[in-house]
Amino acid sequence: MSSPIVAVSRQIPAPSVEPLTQAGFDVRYRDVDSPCPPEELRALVAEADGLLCLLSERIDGALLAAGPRLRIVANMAVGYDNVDVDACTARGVQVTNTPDVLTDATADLTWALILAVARRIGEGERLARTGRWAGWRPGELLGMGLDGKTLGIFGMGKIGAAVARRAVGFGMAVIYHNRRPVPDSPAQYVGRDELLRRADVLVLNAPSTPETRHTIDAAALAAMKPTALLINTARGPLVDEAALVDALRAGGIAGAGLDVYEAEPVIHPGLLELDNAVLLPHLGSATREARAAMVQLACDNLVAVLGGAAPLTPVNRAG
Ligand code: 8YV
Repeated sequence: MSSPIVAVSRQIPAPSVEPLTQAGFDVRYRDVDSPCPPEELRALVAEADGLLCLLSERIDGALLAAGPRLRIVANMAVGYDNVDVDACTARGVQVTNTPDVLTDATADLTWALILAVARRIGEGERLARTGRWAGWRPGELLGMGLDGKTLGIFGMGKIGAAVARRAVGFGMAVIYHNRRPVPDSPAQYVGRDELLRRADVLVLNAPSTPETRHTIDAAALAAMKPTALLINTARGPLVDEAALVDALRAGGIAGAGLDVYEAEPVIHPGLLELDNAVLLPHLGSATREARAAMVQLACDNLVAVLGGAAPLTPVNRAG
């Protein structure tokens, strides 16, 4: 019997495709460090039994039709808004993601952004580098202290809970809003409106779905305190970027820290001009440890499913 064929849509860090070759698969590795164009991806999956892909690839009905033998789509990400899960389920294709292994890395980066915005790290760094710093001044770049303030979390999944745990060390009270209250959470559950009204720092940790699209729009921003900070390490479409630019310009809120954007890699030009926005290029899970574990977990899912076993981290029930 011939070995299962596994397509890998783009270059992935160590252990790279090693676990797949070790498993004896025929690996079709697109060893290129850029998103795979749709036509190329369709050709890549033509004979494939499994696909390892990333958020940069759109997995839809057309792609599945081009890969009639596909049994598994292993997305190397916890979020899977790039995958049409219903289309996969309809064709009996298993979808898997990579939860847990990136929780701490993403929670750490969320805190890096909270601190960067609250303490104006971006502005300070730019001042120090440009040679315009005239020496210490008692009123220079004053930021917001976190102790005693309220952290609001929108989306209390695993990453939200890890962000909340870290808040204890900073002396912050934690409130959250979720589709439903989380049993045994030490944080206080509140309605969405109360979350917007009370948070000094509002962190978004929910997935991108039709329900969460533009959950932070002009009305939500208007409900927030003018001193509040908004942090998004989840997915760009949760925020109406144009409305955020207006609010940051007009002092509707005090600052924002963003790791994700509505139309990556495009960033709203208004954001680029604003000193009260700290902008990162989607680095949430970017530690060597987390990325290696994500690769390994995606590969483990392929090995399990193509070997006839249950997936480790399924997103759907493929039938
Ligand atoms: C990944 C992410 O870097 O896991 C996710 O959902 O957003 C990031 O951790 C990215 O999605 C890789 O595909």
